[in-house]
Amino acid sequence: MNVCIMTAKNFNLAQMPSDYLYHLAVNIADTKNTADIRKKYGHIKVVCLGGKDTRMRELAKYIHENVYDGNSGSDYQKDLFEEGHRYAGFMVGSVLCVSHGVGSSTMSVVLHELIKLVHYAGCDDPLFIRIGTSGGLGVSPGTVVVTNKGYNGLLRSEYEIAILGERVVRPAYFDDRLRKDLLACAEAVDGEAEKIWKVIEGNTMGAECFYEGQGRLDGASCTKVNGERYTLEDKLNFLKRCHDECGIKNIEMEAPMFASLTLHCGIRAADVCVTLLNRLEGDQVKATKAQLKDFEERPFVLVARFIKRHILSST
Ligand code: R2B
Ligand code: URA
Repeated sequence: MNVCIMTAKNFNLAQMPSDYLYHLAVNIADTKNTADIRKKYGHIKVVCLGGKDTRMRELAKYIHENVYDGNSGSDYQKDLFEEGHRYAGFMVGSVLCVSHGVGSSTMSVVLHELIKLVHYAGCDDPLFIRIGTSGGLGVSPGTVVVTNKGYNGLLRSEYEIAILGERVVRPAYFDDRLRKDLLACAEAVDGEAEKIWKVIEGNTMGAECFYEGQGRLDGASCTKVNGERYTLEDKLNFLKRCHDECGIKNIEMEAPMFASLTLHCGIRAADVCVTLLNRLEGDQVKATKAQLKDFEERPFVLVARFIKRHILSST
């Protein structure tokens, strides 16, 4: 088995005779199989991650049409991880589009396995980009936020995880150069369609919960630390603190974990999320089906431009 995995921070992997990536149903078995793994995945330059299977399938199609002009030469609608029954993955050219579900714990499982996969496959400095949805803070719905730092629900820019019964706290910021390159792609060049929506840089809160963890008033419970119900005023005070004290422009559920694990493993990563609503104005996501389709495609446009300009032009 290939053991070129030092940056994955786990020397145990080098001693293991095989490694079964259980949730992807990918077996890294022996020398012969490693050659297959390299052939199948070794050309990956970008791993795009997003919550839903269907959105990742659409992203693969979008990249096939808009990055490769319909000539990716890939069977881009085939789900490579179907046998695992947990996550879906679509290969289009040198881009792998993978679903990660909702929340940090769900995403961390597929992230560990994907980081190992790109190492076993011998990929050369692959980038990981999350393409997601979020609630905005003081920005109009449809704005695309490219994250600088991830914040947790305690308003700290860190990710905390219990390991062997101890609190382990890791920093949670994204790659500077990748963020700047993505932001620069908001400007159209060479006859590309001019976009009409805003792309901004900001910090992102990744909450452990969609409802109370994001200060919503419409969860099954709406209760603060002393057991009392929190009010609209409490919620707005909290959201304004997030915005004013921490520069948080949007709230989702994965940013600190995603930033910290990729940083820890030496992978350059970015979080690009569209806002579906302005949380200072409400809690319910009321965008129509057509609006959602339009909003969800906005990060596709930015990331596809980035891939075309920075990844394919350098091959
Ligand atoms: C954004 O949307 C999902 C919750 O609806 C979650 O995965 C996130 O970060
Ligand atoms: N996803 C979230 O996590 N929060 C929102 O408000 C919208 C999408």
